[in-house]
Amino acid sequence: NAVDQISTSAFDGQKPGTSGLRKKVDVFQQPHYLMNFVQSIVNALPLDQRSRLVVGGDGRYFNREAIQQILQVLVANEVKEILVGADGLLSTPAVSHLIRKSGSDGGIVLSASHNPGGPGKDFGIKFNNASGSPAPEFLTDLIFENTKTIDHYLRFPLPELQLTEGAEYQFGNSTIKVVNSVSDYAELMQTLFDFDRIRSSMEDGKLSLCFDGMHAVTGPYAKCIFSELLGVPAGNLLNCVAKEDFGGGHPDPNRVHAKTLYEYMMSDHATDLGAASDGDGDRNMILGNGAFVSPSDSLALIAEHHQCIPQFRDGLVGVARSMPTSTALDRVAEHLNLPCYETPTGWKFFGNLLDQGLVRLCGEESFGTSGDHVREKDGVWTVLCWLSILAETGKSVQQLLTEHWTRFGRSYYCRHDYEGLEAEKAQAVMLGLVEHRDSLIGQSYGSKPIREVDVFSYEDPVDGSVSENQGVRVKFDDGSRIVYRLSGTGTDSATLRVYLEQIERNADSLQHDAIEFNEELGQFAHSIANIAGVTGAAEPSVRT
Ligand code: VG1
Ligand code: CO
Repeated sequence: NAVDQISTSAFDGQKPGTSGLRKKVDVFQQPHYLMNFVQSIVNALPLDQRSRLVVGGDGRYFNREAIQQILQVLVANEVKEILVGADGLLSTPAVSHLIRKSGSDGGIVLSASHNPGGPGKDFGIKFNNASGSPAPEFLTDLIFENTKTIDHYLRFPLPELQLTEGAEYQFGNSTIKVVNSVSDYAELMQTLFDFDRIRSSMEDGKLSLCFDGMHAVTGPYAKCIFSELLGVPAGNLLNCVAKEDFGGGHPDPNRVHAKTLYEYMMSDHATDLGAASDGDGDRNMILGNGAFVSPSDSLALIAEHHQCIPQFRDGLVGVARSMPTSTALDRVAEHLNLPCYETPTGWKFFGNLLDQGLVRLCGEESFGTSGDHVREKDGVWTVLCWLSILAETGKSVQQLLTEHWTRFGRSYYCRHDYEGLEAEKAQAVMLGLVEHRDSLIGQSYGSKPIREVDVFSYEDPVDGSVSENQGVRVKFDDGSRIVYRLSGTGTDSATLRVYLEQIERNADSLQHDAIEFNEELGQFAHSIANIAGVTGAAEPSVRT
Protein backbone atom coordinates (compact mmCIF):
# COMPACT_ATOMS: atom_id res chain seq x y z
CA ASN A 1 0.00 0.00 0.00
CA ALA A 2 1.20 3.44 -0.87
CA VAL A 3 1.37 6.06 1.82
CA ASP A 4 -1.10 8.90 1.31
CA GLN A 5 0.09 12.44 1.65
CA ILE A 6 -2.90 14.37 2.92
CA SER A 7 -3.10 18.13 2.47
CA THR A 8 -4.24 19.95 5.55
CA SER A 9 -4.14 23.35 7.11
CA ALA A 10 -3.22 24.45 10.58
CA PHE A 11 -5.75 24.55 13.42
CA ASP A 12 -5.59 27.35 15.94
CA GLY A 13 -4.92 26.60 19.56
CA GLN A 14 -3.10 23.26 19.44
CA LYS A 15 -0.87 24.44 22.25
CA PRO A 16 -0.19 21.78 24.88
CA GLY A 17 -1.06 22.92 28.41
CA THR A 18 -0.01 21.59 31.81
CA SER A 19 -0.46 18.04 30.57
CA GLY A 20 -0.80 17.88 26.80
CA LEU A 21 -3.50 19.08 24.43
CA ARG A 22 -6.96 18.93 25.97
CA LYS A 23 -10.13 19.92 24.16
CA LYS A 24 -13.76 18.97 23.90
CA VAL A 25 -14.04 15.67 22.07
CA ASP A 26 -15.91 17.22 19.13
CA VAL A 27 -12.90 19.44 18.50
CA PHE A 28 -10.80 16.27 18.18
CA GLN A 29 -13.47 14.71 15.96
CA GLN A 30 -13.02 17.35 13.26
CA PRO A 31 -11.35 15.89 10.18
CA HIS A 32 -7.53 16.23 10.30
CA TYR A 33 -7.45 17.70 13.84
CA LEU A 34 -5.87 14.73 15.59
CA MET A 35 -3.74 13.67 12.62
CA ASN A 36 -2.31 17.20 12.35
CA PHE A 37 -1.24 17.04 15.96
CA VAL A 38 0.25 13.55 15.70
CA GLN A 39 2.20 14.48 12.57
CA SER A 40 3.41 17.58 14.45
CA ILE A 41 4.68 15.31 17.23
CA VAL A 42 6.48 13.07 14.75
CA ASN A 43 8.00 16.10 12.99
CA ALA A 44 9.36 17.28 16.33
CA LEU A 45 11.29 14.04 16.82
CA PRO A 46 14.78 13.68 15.36
CA LEU A 47 14.87 10.95 12.69
CA ASP A 48 16.80 8.57 14.92
CA GLN A 49 14.12 8.85 17.62
CA ARG A 50 11.25 7.46 15.62
CA SER A 51 12.05 3.77 15.92
CA ARG A 52 9.77 2.56 18.67
CA LEU A 53 6.76 4.26 20.23
CA VAL A 54 4.11 3.24 22.76
CA VAL A 55 0.44 4.18 22.31
CA GLY A 56 -2.35 3.85 24.85
CA GLY A 57 -5.11 5.72 26.56
CA ASP A 58 -7.58 5.77 29.40
CA GLY A 59 -10.39 4.26 27.34
CA ARG A 60 -12.62 7.30 27.29
CA TYR A 61 -15.02 7.97 24.43
CA PHE A 62 -13.06 8.47 21.15
CA ASN A 63 -10.04 6.53 22.50
CA ARG A 64 -10.82 3.71 20.06
CA GLU A 65 -11.04 5.86 16.90
CA ALA A 66 -8.13 8.04 17.97
CA ILE A 67 -5.82 5.04 18.27
CA GLN A 68 -6.69 3.84 14.78
CA GLN A 69 -5.92 7.30 13.37
CA ILE A 70 -2.67 7.56 15.30
CA LEU A 71 -1.53 4.16 14.01
CA GLN A 72 -2.19 5.30 10.45
CA VAL A 73 0.08 8.31 10.93
CA LEU A 74 2.82 6.41 12.76
CA VAL A 75 2.95 3.59 10.20
CA ALA A 76 2.99 6.11 7.35
CA ASN A 77 5.94 7.80 9.04
CA GLU A 78 7.74 4.45 9.18
CA VAL A 79 7.98 4.10 12.93
CA LYS A 80 9.51 0.62 13.05
CA GLU A 81 7.74 -0.76 16.07
CA ILE A 82 4.57 0.44 17.76
CA LEU A 83 3.45 -1.04 21.07
CA VAL A 84 -0.24 -0.63 21.81
CA GLY A 85 -2.11 -1.60 24.96
CA ALA A 86 -4.82 -4.23 24.44
CA ASP A 87 -8.08 -2.50 23.45
CA GLY A 88 -6.02 0.68 23.33
CA LEU A 89 -5.90 0.80 27.13
CA LEU A 90 -2.91 1.78 29.23
CA SER A 91 -2.87 3.86 32.39
CA THR A 92 -0.59 6.88 32.26
CA PRO A 93 1.99 5.38 34.66
CA ALA A 94 1.81 2.11 32.69
CA VAL A 95 2.66 3.97 29.47
CA SER A 96 5.58 5.57 31.25
CA HIS A 97 6.82 2.20 32.43
CA LEU A 98 6.33 0.50 29.07
CA ILE A 99 8.33 3.21 27.30
CA ARG A 100 11.19 2.69 29.74
CA LYS A 101 11.03 -1.08 29.77
CA SER A 102 10.88 -1.46 26.00
CA GLY A 103 13.54 1.16 25.34
CA SER A 104 11.08 3.13 23.24
CA ASP A 105 11.74 6.60 21.93
CA GLY A 106 8.59 7.83 23.57
CA GLY A 107 4.87 7.34 23.68
CA ILE A 108 1.50 8.89 23.03
CA VAL A 109 -0.99 9.02 25.91
CA LEU A 110 -4.66 9.62 25.23
CA SER A 111 -6.44 11.07 28.21
CA ALA A 112 -8.10 14.10 29.68
CA SER A 113 -7.33 12.65 33.10
CA HIS A 114 -10.00 13.41 35.69
CA ASN A 115 -12.22 15.37 33.28
CA PRO A 116 -15.51 13.74 32.26
CA GLY A 117 -15.61 11.62 29.11
CA GLY A 118 -18.30 10.88 26.54
CA PRO A 119 -19.89 12.75 23.61
CA GLY A 120 -19.56 16.48 24.21
CA LYS A 121 -17.08 15.88 27.05
CA ASP A 122 -13.29 16.03 27.15
CA PHE A 123 -10.42 14.36 25.31
CA GLY A 124 -6.67 14.82 25.36
CA ILE A 125 -3.37 13.73 23.89
CA LYS A 126 0.21 14.14 25.04
CA PHE A 127 3.65 12.94 24.15
CA ASN A 128 6.07 11.38 26.62
CA ASN A 129 9.80 11.17 25.92
CA ALA A 130 12.20 8.24 26.01
CA SER A 131 12.56 8.39 29.78
CA GLY A 132 8.77 8.10 30.07
CA SER A 133 8.32 11.71 31.16
CA PRO A 134 5.74 14.11 29.76
CA ALA A 135 7.55 16.09 27.08
CA PRO A 136 9.55 18.97 28.50
CA GLU A 137 8.67 22.50 27.45
CA PHE A 138 11.19 22.80 24.63
CA LEU A 139 9.53 19.80 22.98
CA THR A 140 5.93 20.88 23.56
CA ASP A 141 6.93 24.31 22.19
CA LEU A 142 8.37 22.66 19.10
CA ILE A 143 5.25 20.54 18.62
CA PHE A 144 3.12 23.67 18.93
CA GLU A 145 5.25 25.49 16.35
CA ASN A 146 4.78 22.54 13.99
CA THR A 147 1.00 22.65 14.41
CA LYS A 148 1.02 26.26 13.22
CA THR A 149 2.77 25.58 9.93
CA ILE A 150 1.64 22.08 9.03
CA ASP A 151 0.32 21.70 5.48
CA HIS A 152 0.27 17.93 5.11
CA TYR A 153 0.49 14.73 7.04
CA LEU A 154 1.21 11.15 6.07
CA ARG A 155 -1.40 8.45 6.40
CA PHE A 156 -1.16 4.75 5.78
CA PRO A 157 -4.53 3.30 4.74
CA LEU A 158 -4.84 0.69 7.48
CA PRO A 159 -7.88 -1.51 7.84
CA GLU A 160 -9.63 -1.25 11.22
CA LEU A 161 -7.28 -3.20 13.53
CA GLN A 162 -8.46 -5.51 16.29
CA LEU A 163 -6.41 -4.60 19.32
CA THR A 164 -6.48 -7.94 21.08
CA GLU A 165 -3.62 -8.91 23.32
CA GLY A 166 -0.83 -10.70 21.48
CA ALA A 167 -1.93 -9.54 18.02
CA GLU A 168 0.89 -8.48 15.76
CA TYR A 169 0.53 -6.63 12.47
CA GLN A 170 2.98 -5.81 9.75
CA PHE A 171 2.34 -2.83 7.47
CA GLY A 172 4.85 -1.02 5.33
CA ASN A 173 8.02 -0.85 7.41
CA SER A 174 6.19 -1.03 10.72
CA THR A 175 5.25 -3.73 13.18
CA ILE A 176 2.34 -3.09 15.53
CA LYS A 177 2.35 -5.22 18.68
CA VAL A 178 -0.62 -5.37 21.02
CA VAL A 179 0.52 -5.92 24.59
CA ASN A 180 -1.22 -6.81 27.84
CA SER A 181 -2.17 -3.51 29.51
CA VAL A 182 -1.54 -4.63 33.06
CA SER A 183 1.13 -7.33 33.33
CA ASP A 184 4.32 -5.28 32.85
CA TYR A 185 3.12 -2.71 35.33
CA ALA A 186 2.03 -5.34 37.85
CA GLU A 187 5.45 -6.98 37.55
CA LEU A 188 7.16 -3.66 38.23
CA MET A 189 5.07 -3.10 41.36
CA GLN A 190 6.16 -6.47 42.69
CA THR A 191 9.79 -5.40 42.46
CA LEU A 192 9.11 -2.21 44.44
CA PHE A 193 6.96 -3.47 47.31
CA ASP A 194 6.87 -6.46 49.63
CA PHE A 195 3.68 -8.09 48.40
CA ASP A 196 4.00 -11.06 50.80
CA ARG A 197 4.20 -8.70 53.75
CA ILE A 198 1.11 -6.73 52.70
CA ARG A 199 -0.78 -9.87 51.79
CA SER A 200 -0.11 -11.54 55.12
CA SER A 201 -1.23 -8.44 57.04
CA MET A 202 -4.42 -8.62 55.05
CA GLU A 203 -4.86 -12.34 55.68
CA ASP A 204 -4.31 -11.78 59.40
CA GLY A 205 -7.14 -9.25 59.33
CA LYS A 206 -4.78 -6.44 60.36
CA LEU A 207 -5.10 -4.52 57.14
CA SER A 208 -7.97 -3.92 54.76
CA LEU A 209 -8.49 -1.82 51.64
CA CYS A 210 -11.44 -0.45 49.75
CA PHE A 211 -10.59 0.94 46.31
CA ASP A 212 -12.73 3.02 43.95
CA GLY A 213 -11.72 2.78 40.28
CA MET A 214 -14.28 5.43 39.31
CA HIS A 215 -15.16 3.40 36.17
CA ALA A 216 -11.83 4.46 34.72
CA VAL A 217 -8.63 2.82 33.52
CA THR A 218 -7.34 1.54 36.87
CA GLY A 219 -10.11 -1.08 37.19
CA PRO A 220 -8.12 -3.89 35.53
CA TYR A 221 -4.93 -2.86 37.39
CA ALA A 222 -6.76 -2.92 40.71
CA LYS A 223 -8.24 -6.34 40.00
CA CYS A 224 -4.85 -7.81 39.23
CA ILE A 225 -2.77 -6.06 41.89
CA PHE A 226 -5.17 -5.63 44.79
CA SER A 227 -7.43 -8.65 44.30
CA GLU A 228 -5.37 -11.35 42.64
CA LEU A 229 -1.96 -10.54 44.09
CA LEU A 230 -2.90 -9.13 47.49
CA GLY A 231 -6.19 -10.91 48.18
CA VAL A 232 -8.45 -7.88 48.59
CA PRO A 233 -12.04 -9.22 48.37
CA ALA A 234 -13.71 -8.40 45.06
CA GLY A 235 -16.49 -6.63 46.94
CA ASN A 236 -13.96 -4.05 48.15
CA LEU A 237 -13.18 -2.93 44.62
CA LEU A 238 -15.79 -0.37 43.63
CA ASN A 239 -16.49 0.82 40.08
CA CYS A 240 -13.66 -1.24 38.63
CA VAL A 241 -15.30 -1.80 35.24
CA ALA A 242 -13.85 0.75 32.84
CA LYS A 243 -16.47 2.67 30.88
CA GLU A 244 -16.18 5.10 27.97
CA ASP A 245 -18.04 7.77 29.90
CA PHE A 246 -16.81 6.77 33.38
CA GLY A 247 -20.37 5.95 34.31
CA GLY A 248 -21.36 9.56 33.66
CA GLY A 249 -19.25 10.92 36.53
CA HIS A 250 -16.08 12.91 36.91
CA PRO A 251 -13.30 10.35 37.37
CA ASP A 252 -11.72 12.73 39.86
CA PRO A 253 -10.58 11.14 43.12
CA ASN A 254 -11.64 13.71 45.69
CA ARG A 255 -14.25 13.99 48.40
CA VAL A 256 -16.87 15.36 46.06
CA HIS A 257 -16.58 12.96 43.14
CA ALA A 258 -15.66 9.82 45.08
CA LYS A 259 -18.46 10.52 47.50
CA THR A 260 -19.60 6.92 48.05
CA LEU A 261 -16.11 5.84 49.03
CA TYR A 262 -15.64 8.92 51.19
CA GLU A 263 -18.87 8.33 53.08
CA TYR A 264 -18.04 4.67 53.51
CA MET A 265 -14.63 5.56 54.95
CA MET A 266 -16.25 7.97 57.38
CA SER A 267 -18.65 5.24 58.57
CA ASP A 268 -18.24 2.74 61.41
CA HIS A 269 -17.52 -0.27 59.22
CA ALA A 270 -14.81 1.40 57.11
CA THR A 271 -11.69 -0.48 56.00
CA ASP A 272 -8.24 0.63 57.25
CA LEU A 273 -7.39 2.27 53.96
CA GLY A 274 -9.67 3.75 51.31
CA ALA A 275 -8.33 4.92 47.98
CA ALA A 276 -9.49 6.09 44.59
CA SER A 277 -7.78 6.87 41.31
CA ASP A 278 -8.61 9.10 38.35
CA GLY A 279 -9.48 8.61 34.67
CA ASP A 280 -5.95 7.71 33.54
CA GLY A 281 -4.67 6.23 36.80
CA ASP A 282 -2.09 8.80 37.76
CA ARG A 283 -3.95 10.52 40.59
CA ASN A 284 -4.94 9.09 43.96
CA MET A 285 -6.97 9.96 46.99
CA ILE A 286 -5.97 8.41 50.31
CA LEU A 287 -8.46 7.95 53.15
CA GLY A 288 -8.27 6.24 56.50
CA ASN A 289 -11.02 5.09 58.76
CA GLY A 290 -12.52 8.49 59.59
CA ALA A 291 -9.59 10.35 58.04
CA PHE A 292 -8.90 12.28 54.85
CA VAL A 293 -5.23 12.59 53.93
CA SER A 294 -4.57 15.75 51.98
CA PRO A 295 -2.32 14.97 49.01
CA SER A 296 0.37 17.28 50.36
CA ASP A 297 0.31 15.40 53.68
CA SER A 298 0.31 12.07 51.88
CA LEU A 299 3.52 13.09 50.13
CA ALA A 300 5.11 14.24 53.39
CA LEU A 301 4.09 11.05 55.21
CA ILE A 302 5.46 8.82 52.46
CA ALA A 303 8.75 10.70 52.81
CA GLU A 304 8.65 10.41 56.60
CA HIS A 305 7.99 6.66 56.47
CA HIS A 306 9.99 5.85 53.35
CA GLN A 307 11.84 3.12 55.21
CA CYS A 308 8.60 1.08 55.14
CA ILE A 309 8.77 1.02 51.36
CA PRO A 310 11.33 -1.40 49.87
CA GLN A 311 11.86 0.87 46.82
CA PHE A 312 13.19 3.58 49.13
CA ARG A 313 15.14 1.52 51.68
CA ASP A 314 18.42 2.84 50.28
CA GLY A 315 17.27 6.37 51.03
CA LEU A 316 15.45 9.09 49.16
CA VAL A 317 18.46 11.18 48.02
CA GLY A 318 16.15 14.14 47.44
CA VAL A 319 12.47 14.98 47.10
CA ALA A 320 10.43 17.47 45.07
CA ARG A 321 7.04 19.11 45.14
CA SER A 322 5.24 21.51 42.86
CA MET A 323 5.27 25.09 44.10
CA PRO A 324 1.61 25.26 45.23
CA THR A 325 1.92 21.96 47.13
CA SER A 326 2.12 22.51 50.89
CA THR A 327 5.44 22.83 52.66
CA ALA A 328 4.80 19.76 54.82
CA LEU A 329 7.29 17.89 52.63
CA ASP A 330 9.97 20.54 53.21
CA ARG A 331 9.85 20.02 56.96
CA VAL A 332 10.26 16.26 56.62
CA ALA A 333 13.07 16.77 54.11
CA GLU A 334 14.83 19.09 56.50
CA HIS A 335 14.52 16.54 59.26
CA LEU A 336 15.88 13.80 56.97
CA ASN A 337 18.57 16.17 55.78
CA LEU A 338 17.48 15.89 52.16
CA PRO A 339 17.28 18.52 49.45
CA CYS A 340 13.70 19.48 48.57
CA TYR A 341 13.11 20.97 45.12
CA GLU A 342 10.23 23.29 44.28
CA THR A 343 9.04 23.04 40.68
CA PRO A 344 6.23 24.58 38.60
CA THR A 345 2.92 22.73 38.40
CA GLY A 346 2.89 19.74 36.02
CA TRP A 347 4.72 16.43 36.22
CA LYS A 348 7.05 17.24 33.32
CA PHE A 349 9.13 19.44 35.62
CA PHE A 350 10.13 16.45 37.76
CA GLY A 351 11.53 14.56 34.76
CA ASN A 352 15.04 16.02 34.75
CA LEU A 353 15.39 15.78 38.53
CA LEU A 354 14.42 12.10 38.44
CA ASP A 355 16.59 11.33 35.41
CA GLN A 356 19.61 12.87 37.11
CA GLY A 357 18.95 10.92 40.28
CA LEU A 358 18.58 14.14 42.28
CA VAL A 359 15.21 13.09 43.71
CA ARG A 360 13.38 9.79 44.19
CA LEU A 361 9.97 10.97 45.42
CA CYS A 362 7.79 13.75 44.01
CA GLY A 363 4.29 15.05 44.48
CA GLU A 364 1.66 17.64 43.74
CA GLU A 365 -1.23 18.95 45.80
CA SER A 366 -3.59 17.87 43.01
CA PHE A 367 -3.71 14.27 44.25
CA GLY A 368 -0.48 13.17 42.58
CA THR A 369 2.50 11.28 43.99
CA SER A 370 5.16 9.07 42.48
CA GLY A 371 8.69 7.80 42.71
CA ASP A 372 11.65 7.21 40.44
CA HIS A 373 10.25 3.95 39.03
CA VAL A 374 8.36 5.83 36.28
CA ARG A 375 8.20 9.43 35.08
CA GLU A 376 4.51 10.05 35.76
CA LYS A 377 2.49 10.30 38.90
CA ASP A 378 1.15 6.96 39.89
CA GLY A 379 -2.15 6.27 41.67
CA VAL A 380 -1.91 2.51 42.31
CA TRP A 381 1.71 2.87 43.41
CA THR A 382 0.68 5.45 46.01
CA VAL A 383 -1.92 3.04 47.39
CA LEU A 384 0.83 0.41 47.67
CA CYS A 385 3.01 2.92 49.53
CA TRP A 386 0.24 3.46 52.05
CA LEU A 387 -0.47 -0.26 52.40
CA SER A 388 3.25 -0.75 53.08
CA ILE A 389 3.31 1.99 55.71
CA LEU A 390 0.21 0.62 57.44
CA ALA A 391 1.52 -2.96 57.33
CA GLU A 392 4.96 -2.01 58.69
CA THR A 393 3.89 0.43 61.40
CA GLY A 394 0.67 -1.32 62.44
CA LYS A 395 -0.78 2.17 62.99
CA SER A 396 -3.98 3.63 61.67
CA VAL A 397 -4.04 6.43 59.11
CA GLN A 398 -5.44 8.82 61.71
CA GLN A 399 -2.70 7.91 64.17
CA LEU A 400 -0.01 8.45 61.55
CA LEU A 401 -1.46 11.85 60.64
CA THR A 402 -1.68 13.00 64.25
CA GLU A 403 1.86 11.87 64.98
CA HIS A 404 3.11 13.62 61.87
CA TRP A 405 1.37 16.90 62.72
CA THR A 406 2.56 16.77 66.32
CA ARG A 407 6.11 16.25 65.23
CA PHE A 408 6.32 18.59 62.23
CA GLY A 409 3.40 20.96 62.67
CA ARG A 410 0.39 20.83 60.38
CA SER A 411 0.02 22.62 57.08
CA TYR A 412 -3.69 23.28 56.93
CA TYR A 413 -4.09 23.18 53.21
CA CYS A 414 -6.86 23.59 50.72
CA ARG A 415 -7.57 24.99 47.28
CA HIS A 416 -10.31 27.31 46.07
CA ASP A 417 -11.08 27.12 42.36
CA TYR A 418 -12.96 29.79 40.43
CA GLU A 419 -14.18 27.99 37.35
CA GLY A 420 -15.92 29.23 34.23
CA LEU A 421 -14.15 32.61 34.09
CA GLU A 422 -13.51 34.57 30.93
CA ALA A 423 -9.86 34.12 30.06
CA GLU A 424 -9.08 37.85 29.95
CA LYS A 425 -10.64 38.46 33.34
CA ALA A 426 -8.75 35.60 34.92
CA GLN A 427 -5.55 37.03 33.43
CA ALA A 428 -6.48 40.44 34.78
CA VAL A 429 -6.65 39.06 38.33
CA MET A 430 -3.11 37.78 37.99
CA LEU A 431 -1.83 41.03 36.48
CA GLY A 432 -3.59 43.04 39.19
CA LEU A 433 -1.80 41.10 41.90
CA VAL A 434 1.56 41.84 40.35
CA GLU A 435 0.70 45.50 39.84
CA HIS A 436 -0.41 45.97 43.44
CA ARG A 437 2.41 43.96 44.88
CA ASP A 438 3.82 46.85 46.91
CA SER A 439 0.53 47.83 48.52
CA LEU A 440 -0.10 44.20 49.50
CA ILE A 441 3.05 44.03 51.56
CA GLY A 442 1.64 46.48 54.11
CA GLN A 443 -1.45 44.31 54.74
CA SER A 444 -2.05 41.61 57.34
CA TYR A 445 -4.27 38.59 57.63
CA GLY A 446 -5.29 38.66 61.30
CA SER A 447 -1.99 38.92 63.11
CA LYS A 448 -0.02 37.68 60.12
CA PRO A 449 1.65 40.39 58.04
CA ILE A 450 2.39 39.74 54.38
CA ARG A 451 6.15 39.48 54.06
CA GLU A 452 6.64 39.01 50.35
CA VAL A 453 4.75 38.84 47.07
CA ASP A 454 6.50 37.35 44.07
CA VAL A 455 5.94 35.67 40.73
CA PHE A 456 7.36 32.17 40.70
CA SER A 457 9.89 31.41 38.04
CA TYR A 458 11.86 28.18 37.84
CA GLU A 459 15.31 27.48 36.56
CA ASP A 460 15.76 23.79 35.91
CA PRO A 461 18.94 22.80 37.77
CA VAL A 462 19.74 20.16 35.17
CA ASP A 463 19.37 21.86 31.79
CA GLY A 464 19.20 25.47 32.93
CA SER A 465 15.90 26.10 31.11
CA VAL A 466 13.77 28.82 32.68
CA SER A 467 9.98 28.72 33.06
CA GLU A 468 8.59 32.10 33.96
CA ASN A 469 5.28 33.30 35.26
CA GLN A 470 4.33 30.12 37.13
CA GLY A 471 2.00 31.72 39.66
CA VAL A 472 1.90 34.52 42.23
CA ARG A 473 2.95 33.75 45.80
CA VAL A 474 1.81 35.78 48.78
CA LYS A 475 3.93 34.78 51.76
CA PHE A 476 3.26 35.57 55.40
CA ASP A 477 5.75 35.99 58.20
CA ASP A 478 5.05 32.59 59.73
CA GLY A 479 5.44 30.61 56.51
CA SER A 480 1.73 30.57 55.65
CA ARG A 481 1.00 31.22 51.96
CA ILE A 482 -1.57 32.11 49.35
CA VAL A 483 -0.71 31.05 45.81
CA TYR A 484 -2.62 32.15 42.71
CA ARG A 485 -2.31 30.54 39.31
CA LEU A 486 -4.36 29.82 36.22
CA SER A 487 -5.17 26.24 35.29
CA GLY A 488 -3.56 24.84 32.18
CA THR A 489 -5.79 21.80 31.69
CA GLY A 490 -9.20 23.33 30.98
CA THR A 491 -11.04 22.69 27.73
CA ASP A 492 -13.18 25.80 27.53
CA SER A 493 -13.28 28.69 30.03
CA ALA A 494 -10.52 29.71 32.42
CA THR A 495 -10.05 28.48 35.99
CA LEU A 496 -8.29 30.52 38.65
CA ARG A 497 -6.78 28.38 41.40
CA VAL A 498 -6.16 29.86 44.83
CA TYR A 499 -4.05 27.65 47.08
CA LEU A 500 -4.24 28.28 50.82
CA GLU A 501 -1.77 27.10 53.42
CA GLN A 502 -1.51 27.92 57.12
CA ILE A 503 1.04 26.29 59.33
CA GLU A 504 -0.15 25.36 62.82
CA ARG A 505 2.21 24.15 65.50
CA ASN A 506 -0.05 24.36 68.53
CA ALA A 507 -0.74 20.75 69.63
CA ASP A 508 -4.27 21.67 70.75
CA SER A 509 -5.21 22.93 67.34
CA LEU A 510 -4.27 20.11 64.98
CA GLN A 511 -7.59 18.37 64.35
CA HIS A 512 -9.69 20.95 62.55
CA ASP A 513 -11.21 20.53 59.13
CA ALA A 514 -8.76 22.04 56.63
CA ILE A 515 -11.45 23.54 54.41
CA GLU A 516 -13.14 25.29 57.34
CA PHE A 517 -9.81 26.29 58.82
CA ASN A 518 -8.88 28.12 55.62
CA GLU A 519 -12.26 29.68 54.87
CA GLU A 520 -11.32 33.08 56.25
CA LEU A 521 -7.93 33.08 54.58
CA GLY A 522 -9.77 32.23 51.36
CA GLN A 523 -11.93 35.33 51.82
CA PHE A 524 -8.83 37.40 52.45
CA ALA A 525 -7.30 35.95 49.27
CA HIS A 526 -10.50 36.73 47.39
CA SER A 527 -10.49 40.32 48.56
CA ILE A 528 -6.82 41.27 48.11
CA ALA A 529 -6.93 39.94 44.53
CA ASN A 530 -10.23 41.73 43.91
CA ILE A 531 -11.61 38.57 42.35
CA ALA A 532 -15.22 39.70 42.63
CA GLY A 533 -14.47 43.13 41.17
CA VAL A 534 -12.51 41.82 38.22
CA THR A 535 -14.38 38.61 37.37
CA GLY A 536 -17.76 38.98 39.02
CA ALA A 537 -17.28 35.69 40.87
CA ALA A 538 -18.63 36.14 44.39
CA GLU A 539 -17.09 32.94 45.70
CA PRO A 540 -15.15 29.87 44.63
CA SER A 541 -17.00 27.14 42.73
CA VAL A 542 -14.89 24.35 44.24
CA ARG A 543 -13.16 23.95 47.58
CA THR A 544 -10.91 20.91 47.73
C1 VG1 B 1 -3.77 20.20 37.06
C2 VG1 B 1 -3.05 20.10 38.39
C3 VG1 B 1 -1.60 19.70 38.18
C4 VG1 B 1 -1.55 18.38 37.40
C5 VG1 B 1 -2.32 18.54 36.11
C6 VG1 B 1 -2.39 17.23 35.33
O1 VG1 B 1 -3.18 21.21 36.27
O2 VG1 B 1 -3.12 21.33 39.07
O3 VG1 B 1 -0.98 19.58 39.42
O4 VG1 B 1 -0.22 18.04 37.11
O5 VG1 B 1 -3.66 18.95 36.38
O6 VG1 B 1 -2.95 16.21 36.09
P1 VG1 B 1 -3.81 22.69 36.14
O7 VG1 B 1 -2.92 23.41 35.17
O8 VG1 B 1 -5.21 22.53 35.67
O9 VG1 B 1 -3.77 23.27 37.51
V1 VG1 B 1 -3.76 14.95 35.33
O10 VG1 B 1 -4.06 13.78 36.45
O11 VG1 B 1 -5.06 15.98 34.79
O12 VG1 B 1 -2.84 14.46 34.07
CO1 CO C 1 -4.75 12.02 35.61
